[in-house]
Amino acid sequence: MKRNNLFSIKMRASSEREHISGAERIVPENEISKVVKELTERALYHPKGKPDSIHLKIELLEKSPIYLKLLDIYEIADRENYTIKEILTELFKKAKIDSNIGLSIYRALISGASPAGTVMRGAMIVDCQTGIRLEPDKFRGIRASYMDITPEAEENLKNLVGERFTPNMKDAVVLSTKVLSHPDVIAELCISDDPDYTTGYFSIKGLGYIRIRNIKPYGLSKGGRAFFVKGKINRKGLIEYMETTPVLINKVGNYTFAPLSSIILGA
Ligand code: PML
Repeated sequence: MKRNNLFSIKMRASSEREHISGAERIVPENEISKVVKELTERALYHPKGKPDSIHLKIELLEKSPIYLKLLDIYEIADRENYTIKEILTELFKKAKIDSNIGLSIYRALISGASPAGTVMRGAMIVDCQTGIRLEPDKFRGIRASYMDITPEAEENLKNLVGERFTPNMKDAVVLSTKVLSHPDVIAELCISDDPDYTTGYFSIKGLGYIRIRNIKPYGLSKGGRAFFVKGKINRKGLIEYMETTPVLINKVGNYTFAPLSSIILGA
């Protein structure tokens, strides 16, 4: 088996078995101790509270990563002129997703999309034409995993977005780049389940990652992700790609701060 010298490091923190935070990196061996410290501190000082358990998993990558360019990032300059329903309706239309289906998925995410009404650890897979959920386990969902950004590209991202940079945003746009690069996925909706992180996003294939401020009310510990797919998909292949194929971002795209109407016209 071909090996390379990159390691995946994953952190998962919980309290009384309830998920608090998670993050992951792909690094060379000489970076492992530094990154373990960073991820441990991220787990210990999370706004959702103190964990009673922190799991760290370090493993040599079995496969070489695929290198991708980060999605273009958009910021809606006139966000406050619209309700969240108006923004999402426009964006679903742009992605050619029936807005009734899209909005019902949004409502499911902010009320806890697992059958128990709790937050799913992974994402839903949603058929954009029927609204049918295709993930085999509706409690767990599917998890996009094994992705990171190179230090040089992260520096370029920080320069590109300036003061709007947050670690959550970096992780999210990296994840969404991996997700959208799969041929069956046409869009992704994400709402953080951190109660004080109210910026979410909707990514559209061919356009990019659109940040949405105040996508949910402040203080709400609900959220999650939905991957919208179209047509007949190879579900096994999709899940295998999301959960096992390593992806490294080594280039950044554009950053645009513009009114919603011009973002919609953008591609
Ligand atoms: C999460 O916390 O899991 C999702 C973070 C979404 C970040 C959105 C952004 O700031 O662009």
